[in-house]
Amino acid sequence: MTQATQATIESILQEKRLFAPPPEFSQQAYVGSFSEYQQLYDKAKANPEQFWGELAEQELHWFQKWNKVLDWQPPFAQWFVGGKINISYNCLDRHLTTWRKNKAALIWEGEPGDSRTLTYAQLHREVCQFANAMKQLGIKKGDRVGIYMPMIPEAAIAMLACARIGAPHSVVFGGFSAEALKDRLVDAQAKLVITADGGYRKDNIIPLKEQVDRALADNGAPTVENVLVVRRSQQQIHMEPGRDHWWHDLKQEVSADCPAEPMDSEDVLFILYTSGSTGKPKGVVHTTGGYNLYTHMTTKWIFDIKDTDVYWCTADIGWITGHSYIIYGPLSNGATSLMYEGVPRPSNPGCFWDIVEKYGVNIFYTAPTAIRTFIKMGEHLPKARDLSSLRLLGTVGEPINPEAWMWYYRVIGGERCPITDTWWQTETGGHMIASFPGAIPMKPGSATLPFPGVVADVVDLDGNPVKGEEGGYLVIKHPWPGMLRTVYNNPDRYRSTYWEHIPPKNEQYVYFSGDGARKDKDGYFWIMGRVDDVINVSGHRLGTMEIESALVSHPAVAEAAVVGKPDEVMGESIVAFVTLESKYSPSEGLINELRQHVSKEIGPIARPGEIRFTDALPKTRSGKIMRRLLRSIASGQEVAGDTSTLEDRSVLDKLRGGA
Ligand code: 6R9
Repeated sequence: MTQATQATIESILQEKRLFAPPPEFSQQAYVGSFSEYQQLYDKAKANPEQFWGELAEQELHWFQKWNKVLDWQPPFAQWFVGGKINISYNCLDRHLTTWRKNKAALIWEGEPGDSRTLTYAQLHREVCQFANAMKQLGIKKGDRVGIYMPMIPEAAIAMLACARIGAPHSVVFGGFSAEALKDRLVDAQAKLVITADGGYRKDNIIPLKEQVDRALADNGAPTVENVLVVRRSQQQIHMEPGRDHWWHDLKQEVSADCPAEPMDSEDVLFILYTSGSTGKPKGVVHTTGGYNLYTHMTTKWIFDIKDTDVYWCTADIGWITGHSYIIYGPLSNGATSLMYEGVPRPSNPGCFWDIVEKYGVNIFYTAPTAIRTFIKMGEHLPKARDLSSLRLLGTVGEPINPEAWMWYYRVIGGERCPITDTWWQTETGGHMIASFPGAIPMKPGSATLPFPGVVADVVDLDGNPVKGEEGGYLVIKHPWPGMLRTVYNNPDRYRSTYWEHIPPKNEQYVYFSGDGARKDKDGYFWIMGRVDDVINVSGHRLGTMEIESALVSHPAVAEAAVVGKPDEVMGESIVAFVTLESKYSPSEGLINELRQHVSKEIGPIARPGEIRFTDALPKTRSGKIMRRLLRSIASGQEVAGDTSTLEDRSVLDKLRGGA
């Protein structure tokens, strides 16, 4: 394990504070005591199929009931086999026959200060029209659709419209470059791309349509036949005749009647690309029935969401958190979900608190990196606003350091709101380890206990549980409804990455999360961060391989090694060690050029914070770059541990000398 990981273990071990759920919260909560949580957990453990089957029946609408809850042919699972369901129906239509018809489904706030509210009836209408527009462009059940959008209601509308007609969506974060977009469209063999002219981000306009044009230039993504463009930023864009269509034009022609397609439980709902330790990003595949149930139940119990709540998750829909906890989970519950286009920025550092006050937000879900940024900006910003509407806080994306937790609890939550620290992943679909806010006592920095039906453990590389409170690998030992089903077009990669990393014994497969963790004497989980070559920058997963490949694609670069360095605000920052082709020599200009190059290849989030030139990289005799050493050097620490496998020791001395 890395130096950084060891440091985390130590600092966390000293954490002894315990916070009971506030009694006022517990009294009104769905799950209001530890024993109720324990009962649910025990029930799910004793008979997972019965547990999930009962909930599926009570909580969701099915066109046709399943005949088997779980079919587990390790490592391939099918949930609710034979069932027919549509998640857009569960998120929209079923609320229309209740009083919720005219309740706000989405409250949207734009970065420049414009806003819109869509009731369930209005959202349903828009989704039906959007679905019909896609049909008009030839999209049928099973066709993949790329979505490259700013955070505007049409992003949610497009996703729900895809789900409605059974066209799997693949959302690509609007901050990704044209190159990254192209790779994902090609891998998913997308037939249609949905985008906008531009989107607002930090007071600039991101030219989304221009990026799409670049991705599609020279037949870059040959399966793409049409582009559907939503008007947002009003700037001039090129519209390719025959290929590009304005949404507001098509909207005039289509009907608002579009029945939801009864989907098989196991039909693909979406593909979402995420970074792995090696190679290209993986297309994580989620299917319909199990994902619907899992995001529904976790939203209901972990956010304790009620009809009177205004719920706000600050994620972008380009990430899994946006999929599960801005769109599907909240809307399936008939909740009011707030969506914000902007982020805190120098021109508006207090914007989050303005929004909490303006809409009376009750449940607020954000990331540790945001919390650390708020700490730096100072307490005066949240203190200047009325945050008394808040009743529950959540965090996700990376381990939260106990001091950031305490600040969040005190300054934002006024010491009255429980905090639910939710550990989960793109692959898990929904929360896996997280506190039930009315039931589980909180320890700052711990994601606490697993969700009912989740059998989590900490093991060594042979799959044996570690002793006592030692650190090890976080694994899941039983399938759960929200789990990924495969890696798109790559079942072998699914098998080897997730289920064979820890070798299965007697057909007992365990899911390898890629995270290190520790379990304390109360059974609480303490997540220690990634154990693979994944860097977590502000809660965004980036593979070191991807950034290295981007660097090496520049003509000046011979070889590159990328590592993470602990960063107070971002969690980790990116440090790249680069050797140059002989014709080139190090310069400030080249550093800027390389940073720009990575930004173009992957996106601004992958831009290295630091680039260091070196004559050679430290390697093992078998030629593997010793990232462990580079990590120590990057963070200015002494190189500890075994260096005997190093091929050329002088490389290390030169690097230390600040080559
Ligand atoms: C939901 C999401 C997953 C990785 C995961 C872990 C880290 C997420 C965390 C957390 C500690 C938490 N992570 N939540 N670490 N405590 N509450 O972030 O998905 O983008 O796939 O990232 O994020 O390292 O493995 P994804």
